[in-house]
Amino acid sequence: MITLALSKGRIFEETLPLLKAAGIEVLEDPETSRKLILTTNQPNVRVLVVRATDVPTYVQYGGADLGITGRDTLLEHGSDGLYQPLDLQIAKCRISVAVRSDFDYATAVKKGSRLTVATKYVAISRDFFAAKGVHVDLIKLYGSMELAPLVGMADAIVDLVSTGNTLKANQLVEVERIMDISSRLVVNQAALKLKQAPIRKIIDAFAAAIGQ
Ligand code: PRT
Ligand code: MG
Repeated sequence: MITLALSKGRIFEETLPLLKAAGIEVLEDPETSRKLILTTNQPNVRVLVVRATDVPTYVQYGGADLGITGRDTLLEHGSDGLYQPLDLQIAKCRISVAVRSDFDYATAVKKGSRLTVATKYVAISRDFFAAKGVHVDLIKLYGSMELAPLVGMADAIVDLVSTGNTLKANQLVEVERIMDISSRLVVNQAALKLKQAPIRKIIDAFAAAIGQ
């Protein structure tokens, strides 16, 4: 049995064409099914539906042989023991600093004043501002970061941006791009040794599908 861990939503949707290229079709829709283990047209391949931030953990501990997860998640939560053979170039976005449109970020940063930053990406933010020599107080949030500057809880947020519509809808502006993000294929190293042929087949089919 080969087990692949995916999160619902954009990663699941954008992975379907890659699975198809590997001859794998998922037989249930995670948006309508309550099942957490989805069957495929291949009797020896199944898909686990897990929280996006839990994908690396499932693969690290061998609950899944393979997984697909954002570079943001790997950097924030660690990628110890994971083999990362491919950048799949899916679920693309960027991680950026955003502030209220009336906040003078350039001056705040230049003056060396302390900045309060709300984010779910505490590790990425700490590294980024430390490298710039900017003092920050970090507030950890688990979602809807955009609210924090609007209610005066933070000067800035660090969050994922793709179209920019969410920022715009909340009168926030992107002031710095920290890094580009896309999703990676991650593989359990022990599984790769034990089930080399079927796992290699999937890696190779994905690589061919993205033109690598
Ligand atoms: O939703 P849940 O709390 O379960 O987990 P999650 O939010 O981590 O998962 P999910 O499925 O939303 O995101 C999974 C992965 O998709 C992320 O780890 C990224 O690698 C990738 N990804 C790509 C994105 C986006 N684009 C994205 N735009 N993840 C989230 N967003 C959010 C962003 O946080 C913001 O709220 O979309 C909003 C901004 O989008 P725009 O288009 O308005 O700019
Ligand atoms: Mg989400």
